Amino acid sequence: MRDAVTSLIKNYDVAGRYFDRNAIDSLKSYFESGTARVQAAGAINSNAASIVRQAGSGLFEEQPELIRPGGNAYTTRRYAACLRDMDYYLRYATYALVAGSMDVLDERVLQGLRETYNSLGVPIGPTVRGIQIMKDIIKEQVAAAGVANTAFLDEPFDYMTRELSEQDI
Ligand SMILES: CCC1=C(C)/C(=C/C2=NC(=C\c3[nH]c(/C=C4\NC(=O)[C@H](C)[C@H]4CC)c(C)c3CCC(=O)O)/C(CCC(=O)O)=C2C)NC1=O
Repeated sequence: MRDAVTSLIKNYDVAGRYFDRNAIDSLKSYFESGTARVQAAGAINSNAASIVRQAGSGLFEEQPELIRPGGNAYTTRRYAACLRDMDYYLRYATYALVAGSMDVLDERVLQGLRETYNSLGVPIGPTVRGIQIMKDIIKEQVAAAGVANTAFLDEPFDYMTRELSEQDI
């Protein structure tokens, strides 16, 4: 698993090069946004259960067929599995935010996920929507916690969305 710094080192070491201007700029921007990243993770952590619950309610309000007979999140077991998945997405998103790298998502979350979902009939579209609803909730809460620029919050959620939605050729 890598973070923004170790990824950069790996790339430059492979080429046997010192950090150039681009590398220094990207290190600077990572360290400059460091406090905000940690603050955001803190704001999310202290509210995680409620964020997941709210995102779940939002999703099921929009798409009530999911929790009706025949829906993939119907029965308490599957409903709970769905919220548990949302909790995974949220927790790993906070790791990716702090690391400044999406590597942890590839390695721990996305690997083989689409295949698992397909084999269990878990619908990807609504899952993606759930992740986006969660992102919106978080952006509001992190802004309310006093983080001025919350643009960096999009990245892990959009990354998971994109990777999950990718079509097989
Ligand atoms: C940390 C990385 C990680 C992830 C991401 C993960 C996901 C994951 N979600 C699963 C199931 C599931 N996932 C869902 C999720 C949903 N159904 C819906 O209709 C909604 C759209 C959606 C919630 C937003 C459901 C309902 C199941 C149970 C499916 C079943 O057993 O029939 C399963 C199958 C095994 C199990 O039930 O535990 C896995 C592996 N597991 C992991 O270890």
